[in-house]
Amino acid sequence: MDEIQIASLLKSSELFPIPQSVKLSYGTAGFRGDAKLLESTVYRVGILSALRSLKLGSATVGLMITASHNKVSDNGIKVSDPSGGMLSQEWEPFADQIANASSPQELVSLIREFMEKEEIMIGEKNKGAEVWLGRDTRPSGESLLRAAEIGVGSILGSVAIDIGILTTPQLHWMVRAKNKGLKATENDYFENLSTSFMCLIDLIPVSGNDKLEISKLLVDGANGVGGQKIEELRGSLSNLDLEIRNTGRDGGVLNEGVGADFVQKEKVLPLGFGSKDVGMRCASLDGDADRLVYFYIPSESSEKVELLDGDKILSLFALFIKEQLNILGDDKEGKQSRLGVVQTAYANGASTDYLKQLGLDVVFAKTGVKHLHEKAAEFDIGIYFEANGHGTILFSESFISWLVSKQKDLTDKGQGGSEEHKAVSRLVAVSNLINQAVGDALSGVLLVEVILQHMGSSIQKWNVLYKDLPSRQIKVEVPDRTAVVTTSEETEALRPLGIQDAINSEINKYPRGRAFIRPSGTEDVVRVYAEASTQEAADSLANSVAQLVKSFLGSS
Ligand code: 16G
Ligand code: MG
Repeated sequence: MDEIQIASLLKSSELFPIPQSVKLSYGTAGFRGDAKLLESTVYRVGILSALRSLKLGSATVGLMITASHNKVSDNGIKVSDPSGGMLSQEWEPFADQIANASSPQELVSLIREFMEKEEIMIGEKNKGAEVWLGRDTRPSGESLLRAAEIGVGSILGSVAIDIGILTTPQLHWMVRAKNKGLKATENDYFENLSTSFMCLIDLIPVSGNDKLEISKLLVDGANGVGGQKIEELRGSLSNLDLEIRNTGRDGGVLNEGVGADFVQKEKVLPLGFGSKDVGMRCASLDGDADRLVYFYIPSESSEKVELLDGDKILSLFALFIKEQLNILGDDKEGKQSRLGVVQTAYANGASTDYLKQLGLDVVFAKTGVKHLHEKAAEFDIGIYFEANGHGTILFSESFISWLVSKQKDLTDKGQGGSEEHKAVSRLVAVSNLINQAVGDALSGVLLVEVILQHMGSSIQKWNVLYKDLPSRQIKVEVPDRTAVVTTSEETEALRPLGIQDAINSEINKYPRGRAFIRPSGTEDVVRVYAEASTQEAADSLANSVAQLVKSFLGSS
């Protein structure tokens, strides 16, 4: 690093003094916190993203400014790698270090050390870094974006491009497309969604003279960016009747009493929905539109909604994909597709049983999209979902090539109208529709809708694929949550010693009992999850496990 570069970093970092007494961690999905305290963090992540781009041959890196489902006064920042996936976990410790560097001098020396270790060169020989910046609708987004721009710009020769207000999955999609040399604007994103959606609609089997009846879908946009974007998309779609509420334009507050996180955790109606909507199909997005859940109101007297969470969306997707693969059968060349599903310990036990009954390969990953994504990528088709509604379907490059050549072969043989050809075409269209970079509520809604139309199914019929076991989640404040260490699938606690045996003896008291504890990756708490055959039993199991956590770790 030469003198001019050092001077550039020192000068810009003087603009963003680090607030006193905040300890920042990149956590499960980027830095998050009170927006007022985040400028220095965002500026520093700007620097990191420019370095990441340089490290990867000046590939485009993405930076998203959002705090997802958190309150409107919060904000956050996360990095999209050039693949469109999350920042490589190997770089997270560096993110933590620079975010917490207490002075410009310490910051510069950390950067210098890291660049040497990673052999990152700045200079005339290389092309500069390129970073695309997106933000959600939070009012603090604009000034934080400026801080990120200054961070990127402080690495000489780098370019920061503001690509506007976007959902998180849009940013990831655009970064991925850009680096693959594909069309990568927001319009291209919309066009891709509507084209592949319409392609799937055209492939719906029409039995006799049945005319497809399309019932209305009510969408809760969480008063955030997702509601606005789905409104933009609506214009280019036919065969879908959408009514979008909570777009943020009618005075509602982002994520307040609305959105996927609220509906999934509380299992009650979001604001803007009421008894007039009984029985209607409803979908709820979170504040940055990377989560999706469905629900309906079972009866006028009901305060609770019937929730169709990420597990149920996963099950619907798995059923549809499996149906297409069955039509294809075992390929003559001996290639058998490997379809797998990935869940976390939070997946409802009834969903796991259902998926296994379908004959699927079910594997478990640690909580957090990056962990599920990694496991799903090991399959030809890997479907992953968290119960909270984060998820997508990944198709391996080699499997897509195989599908495309199969499609062509069948056409060449004059079998363009065959069932096999239709099944292959559906799978190709799904791989285009569903976001290959990260879970995306917009593409998720379109896929759910087209599958329901394909199956001629209502939300009520979809809901009874299996019945969720009652469950309960509790958070426990403890002096040090890192004292809890779990197995890689988070189903068992290895530390504190003895706690798992104690949890097991509680579990054994309840029919269909299951419980686990884990330290949160986003909050300073230990989380407890329990399920059992009745709600009372699940509540009671969760409470006893919470007591165990307190007695082993002390309460704060
Ligand atoms: C983050 C993760 C989410 C996970 C949650 C767990 C992403 C994009 N988001 O929101 O997947 O479920 O953290 O939070 O990875 P917890 O560790 O506090 O329970
Ligand atoms: Mg989110």
